[in-house]
Amino acid sequence: MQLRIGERLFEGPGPFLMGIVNATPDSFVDGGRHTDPAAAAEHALSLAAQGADLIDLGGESTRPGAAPVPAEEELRRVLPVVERLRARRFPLPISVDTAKPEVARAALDAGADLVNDVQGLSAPGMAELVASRKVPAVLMHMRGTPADMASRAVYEDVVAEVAAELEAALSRAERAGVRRGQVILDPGLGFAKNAEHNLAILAGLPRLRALGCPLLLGPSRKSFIGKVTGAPVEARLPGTLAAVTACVLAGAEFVRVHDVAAARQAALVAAAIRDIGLPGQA
Ligand code: HH2
Repeated sequence: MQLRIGERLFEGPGPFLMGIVNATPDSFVDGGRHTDPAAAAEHALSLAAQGADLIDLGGESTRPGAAPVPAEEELRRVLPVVERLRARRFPLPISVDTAKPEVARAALDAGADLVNDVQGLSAPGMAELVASRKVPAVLMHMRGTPADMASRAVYEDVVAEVAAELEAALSRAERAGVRRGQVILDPGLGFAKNAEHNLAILAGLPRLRALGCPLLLGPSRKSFIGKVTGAPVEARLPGTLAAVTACVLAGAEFVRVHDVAAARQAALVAAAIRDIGLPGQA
C-alpha cells in the first residue's frame, strides 16, 4: 500500500492505528467525555502520544438504534476540535467520521485530511466532494441506517455479499470521480451484522483483501466481543486485542480503536508474526 493522508505517506502493510475521538454525548464507549472541544483535543493529543498514526473525529454516534444528528449540531461538535488541533500544530492526519457532505466539506476546509464515511460515500454529493478535493476516504459497508440496520442483518454468505456490496459502492464512487487508489475499504463490523456475521468477516478477511484496496477494521469494544465473552463495554479490551490480532494477521492495514497504546502493542506483535517469513511459505 502507498497512500498519502494529509502530510503523511502511509507505506507498506502497516498496521496503522486510527485512534477514536468522539465529540458526542452518546457514543457507546466515550460518549459525553469529549463534548468540550478542549477535552476532545486533549484526548487526540493523548492518543498521538500513545502511538496513534491518525485520529478519527466523530460528531454523531452510529451505535445501533442511534437517532440522526442534524448537520448544524454535528458541525458544532466537530469543527472547533479540528480548528483547535490544527492551531496547535497537531502532528497527525485527522479523519472526519461523517456521512454528511456538508460536515465533511467544512472539516476538510478546517484542516481534516480524510473522510471516514460509514454510509459508503452514498449521500448525494459525498463522492463528488471526495473526488473534487482529491482526499482519501474510508468507504464502509452497512445496510440501511443505524436506526434500522439491525433488521437488515440477513445474509446467505456474509463475506461474499459484503464484498459484492463494497465493490458496487466503490464503482459508484469511481463513476463520481473518486480514484480507487484513494479508497480504504471497511466491511463495517457491527453495522447491519450480528455477532456471527462479524466473526465470519474477521475469519474471511483474505477474501476482502482480493478487492485490492487497503482494509480498515473497527472491532473496538463492539457488541460481538460482549456476545462471545459476556463482558460489558468497559471490560472488552482483551477481546478487542484478540480481534485486532486477527485483523493484522489477515493483512488489514488499518485498525480503528479507542485504546491505542494496548492495541498498538497487540498489532505490532501480530505484524511481527505475520512478517517472519517461514521457509516454504509464500
Ligand atoms: N465504527 C464506529 C464508528 N465509525 N467507522 C469505520 N470506518 N469503521 C467502524 O467500524 C466504525 C466507524 C462505531 O464506533 P464508535 O465511534 O466508538 O461509537 P459511536 O458510533 O457510538 O460513536
